[in-house]
Amino acid sequence: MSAHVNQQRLWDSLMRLAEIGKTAKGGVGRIALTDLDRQGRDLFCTWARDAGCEIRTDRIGNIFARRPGRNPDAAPVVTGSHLDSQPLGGKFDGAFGVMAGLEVIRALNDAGIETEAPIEVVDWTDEEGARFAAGCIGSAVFAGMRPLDEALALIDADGISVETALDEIGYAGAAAVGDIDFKAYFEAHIEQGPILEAEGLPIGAVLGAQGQRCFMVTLVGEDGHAGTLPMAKRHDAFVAAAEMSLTLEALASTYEPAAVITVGHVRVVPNSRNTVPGRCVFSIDSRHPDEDTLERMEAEMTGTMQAIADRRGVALEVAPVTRAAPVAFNPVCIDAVRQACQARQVRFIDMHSGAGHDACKIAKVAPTGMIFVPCERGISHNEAENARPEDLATGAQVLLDVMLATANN
Ligand code: HGY
Ligand code: MN
Ligand code: MN
Repeated sequence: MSAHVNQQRLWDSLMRLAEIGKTAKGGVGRIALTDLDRQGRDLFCTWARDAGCEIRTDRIGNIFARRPGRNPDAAPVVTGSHLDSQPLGGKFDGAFGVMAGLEVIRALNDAGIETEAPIEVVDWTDEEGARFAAGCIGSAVFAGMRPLDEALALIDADGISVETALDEIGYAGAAAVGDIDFKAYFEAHIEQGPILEAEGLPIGAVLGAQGQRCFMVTLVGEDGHAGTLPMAKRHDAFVAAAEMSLTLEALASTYEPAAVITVGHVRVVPNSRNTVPGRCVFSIDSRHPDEDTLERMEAEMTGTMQAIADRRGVALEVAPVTRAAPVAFNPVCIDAVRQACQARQVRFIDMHSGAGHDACKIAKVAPTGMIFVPCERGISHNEAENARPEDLATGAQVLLDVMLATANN
């Protein structure tokens, strides 16, 4: 018993979805819980209903599209990813995992296959964290890694809470969060790195993902007149942040080749040409495959920033946003991916993920695996992000095969 994904239908769905929030340079900007995110959610729900799915939404806005199985009481086999994107992101990060799940359902329908266990496709709320900083909000609450009330109270730069934003787009669902066991969870995603393309391989069987520790740093110095305040008397919060950022870059290099540290978000106040900025807020995203090394990096970062703040006479506050340990996916799920590739004579390699994913949270509460497909030059979180239709279809086919096998065994 088998079913075959439709490469053109998958590609057309991705391109239609990419119209929502498309950017001038061919990317996508569909920030979480904005009206564009609502439009993407609405489209997914329409397509899922058209494919015979029942839709439920939970209180943190996760959307579950269920294809019934013979046994309604059986734990579902689940796939999914996220429809929200970076501000200037690509067409495939997240969107591929949700559309591949939808294609699995469409292909099973075409083949008239009924599974024993139900199949579900999920759109997880705010995976990117581009608006509410934390990232993986929906999957983390589902996995019990972030309290629901804490997540609902997270605010964006304008002080709008997740709760308010969910209400405004009409996706504050009624379903309790996390009250369902998954038989297994598989997420298909572009690699967001160069390995598969460089090796000429269509599939990565993902063994796990590196850990990450993210912070928001607030520096408070003193506003001053750009024309009259002598350099030696300044407590310039932005210059202090700039020195810290360069220091963090140097620190990462001492933990090469694996460590990465990024300052991606900076807000200067009052952000006026002729006022010495007395306040600066910036983000730190640090990652490494080893938890002890992450611990050492955090201690070193904090100590270094404190020394700079003291020397420059600015107050320093380092607020943890996320501390996610390295994740190992489930060996049975990893092997299911390998076997699906072998059965179709699709070449693959075992690999780790540098990026974080909703699967990294779901791995805490369900047997979890991931399927990677190549993306052009490994580029992601960039409007130029691209992938080949045939690679996307191969990934969706492997996803279908592992889900079908798992739902029927
Ligand atoms: O940040 C990440 O790793 C993910 O792509 N949001
Ligand atoms: Mn992603
Ligand atoms: Mn991403």
